[in-house]
Amino acid sequence: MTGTLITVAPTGAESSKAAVPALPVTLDELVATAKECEALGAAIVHVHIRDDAAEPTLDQGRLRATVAALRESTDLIVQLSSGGAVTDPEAARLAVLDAGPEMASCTMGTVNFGDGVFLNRWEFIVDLHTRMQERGIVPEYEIFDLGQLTTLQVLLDRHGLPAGGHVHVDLVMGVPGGMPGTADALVACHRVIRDLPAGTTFSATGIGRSSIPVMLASVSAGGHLRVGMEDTLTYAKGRAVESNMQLVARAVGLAQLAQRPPLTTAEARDLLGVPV
Ligand code: KMH
Ligand code: ZN
Repeated sequence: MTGTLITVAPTGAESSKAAVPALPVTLDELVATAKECEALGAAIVHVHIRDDAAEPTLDQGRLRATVAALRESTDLIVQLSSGGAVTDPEAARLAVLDAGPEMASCTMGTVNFGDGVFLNRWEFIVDLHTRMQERGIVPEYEIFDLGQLTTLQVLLDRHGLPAGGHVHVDLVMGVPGGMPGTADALVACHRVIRDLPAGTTFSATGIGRSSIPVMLASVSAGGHLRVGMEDTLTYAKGRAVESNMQLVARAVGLAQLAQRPPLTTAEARDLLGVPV
């Protein structure tokens, strides 16, 4: 079994800076967080950006500046979110790819998302997947519910393997409206993942309180880990998360305990088919 690929998702699109002052929202805060998380053992940074009012944005200039700054200051694999916020239109989400990331997220279906709906029509999914193929951007297929793995099977059968030839999925578990963040649900997904192309890898993240059960289940099942303040704002009962580094450090400790230490950024690129 390989080491553990650790992704940090430091910001997300859902939490406000006013409610969560430790959330990195400026470019300087994001770069500083990314550097520290890399030093601790993260290999991928999953990026959502904010505007001057700390609101989520898909502004093209900011996205390009963010990719450039992260590439300049770290060796992390820069994965832009094409999911954005639930209010973002499809055109703006597709245009995220124009900012030239090495990786981008690609969600495999529509899901209720708290009070909102995270819309991902089939035609939109095909468009994202084929544009990433054409541009050499490696996708991370985001899975919010079991059936979305079946959608991924159909996508790969009809439209071919992604750039780099390797399939990597991320199980986003415990979203209100999606699959639960439990070991049972992870095992059910793992069974379907085995029917995807040979060598397919997966990471998992549990939203909120499901963070730890999902980490334990994923690392035990040979999966990888995504952590960060996009997904988890409570470290333990009654104790707020202080920083993304705190969450990465806990994931690194768990990976080491499981004798699957964190992959370096070079090892992660090799695994995922992301060019150096
Ligand atoms: N913010 C969610 C609506 C992704 O980054 O691709 C979508 C999301 C998934 O976070
Ligand atoms: Zn995201």
